[in-house]
Amino acid sequence: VGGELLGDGARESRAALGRIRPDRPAPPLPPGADFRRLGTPSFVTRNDAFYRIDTALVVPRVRPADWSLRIHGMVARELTLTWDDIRARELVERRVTLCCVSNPVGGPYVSTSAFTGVPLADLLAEAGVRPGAQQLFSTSADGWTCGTPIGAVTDRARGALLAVGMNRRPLPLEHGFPARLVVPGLYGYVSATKWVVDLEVTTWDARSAYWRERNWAREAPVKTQSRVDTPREGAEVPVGTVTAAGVAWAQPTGIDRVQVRLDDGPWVDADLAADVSDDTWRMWRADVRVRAPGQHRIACRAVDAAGRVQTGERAPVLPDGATGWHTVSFTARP
Ligand SMILES: Nc1nc2c(c(=O)[nH]1)N[C@H]1C(S)=C(S)[C@@H](COP(=O)(O)O)O[C@H]1N2
Ligand SMILES: [Mo]
Repeated sequence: VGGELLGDGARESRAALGRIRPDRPAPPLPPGADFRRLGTPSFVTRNDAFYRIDTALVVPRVRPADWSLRIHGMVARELTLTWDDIRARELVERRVTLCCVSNPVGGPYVSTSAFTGVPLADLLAEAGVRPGAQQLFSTSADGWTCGTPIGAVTDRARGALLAVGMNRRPLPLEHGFPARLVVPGLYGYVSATKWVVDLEVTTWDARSAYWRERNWAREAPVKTQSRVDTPREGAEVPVGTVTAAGVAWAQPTGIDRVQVRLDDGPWVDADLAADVSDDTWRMWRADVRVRAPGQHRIACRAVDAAGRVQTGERAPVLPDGATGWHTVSFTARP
C-alpha cells in the first residue's frame, strides 16, 4: 500500500486518459433543471466544486496500471479486475446526488455528478453472491473501510456503480481516482468508497467498517432534506415580493413537492425545476409576499415521491443523519 500511496505518476496517468466516454450516456439534461440565476447550485456540480469528505491526510495516488479490484468472500467465483478489464466493459453514465451523513440541516455537503462506470450489480452477479450475505465490505487503497447492505448493490434497479468517471473526466484524485463506488440513496460513509481496491461479500458480524466502529449507524439511507439558498441568512431585501429558491433531495425515491413558509404562516407549494431523476436533487423556487419591514424567517420542507413529508423534528447528524426544516432569517427594509 505504501508504494501505491507514494507512487508517482497518478496525476500524469490521469491526464493521459483524457475524457471518459460512456457507451450508454445519461439522457440529456432537460432545460431548466436548476435555478442558478436565483442562487441555487448548478444542477450538475463542477468536479472542482464537488464537496469532499475523507479521512485521507494525503490523497492516495494510485496509477491505473497498479490498480486492481478483488471481489471475494461469500461468492461462488472470486474475481480480480484490472483497469483494462474495466475499460473493456460497457460503461454507463448515471447522474447521482451524493451527500454526507455529517451534513447539518442547510449544509453544503451535497453535490451532483454524472458518474460513469460499470454496474456493481453486474460484477457481483458474475462473482455469484452466496445466500446469507449481508454486506458488501469495501476497502480503499489507504485502508478506509465501508459496509453497504448487500441488497442495495445487487439490485440492478438501484443503479450502484463502480465509477471511473465524473462529468466525462477520470475521477479527480481527491474523489477516488482511478475507481470508487457510488450507490444512489445511501450516505457516502456506507456506500461511496474512493480509491476502492477490495470488495468482500460478507455478514454484518464478520466485519465492521471504519465509521460503524466510531458509533455511526451500521445502515444509513439518505434522509429527505431541503435547503433554502436564497435569501441568504442575514440578507436584507426590500419589502414586497421576495423570491426564495433552493434544493431538495430524497434519493432514491425522488421529490414530488417542496413547500415554503414565511414566519408562522401556512405552507405554500413552491415551483419545481425540471424533473431529472429520482437519484438526484431537485431545485425549487417560490415568490413570497413580505408585507412588513423587519425580521422574517423562511423555512422549506420537501415531500418525497412516496408522499412522505420531510420531518420537522430536529435530529443531530450522529448517528445516521440530521433532520429538521432549514430556516433562514432575513430583514425586509421599507
Ligand atoms: N477511501 C475513502 N472513501 C470515502 C471516504 C473516506 O474517508 N475514505 N469518505 C466517505 C464519505 S464520509 C463520503 S460523504 C463520501 C464523499 O465523497 P466525495 O469526497 O467524493 O464527495 O466519500 C466516502 N468515501
Ligand atoms: Mo460522509
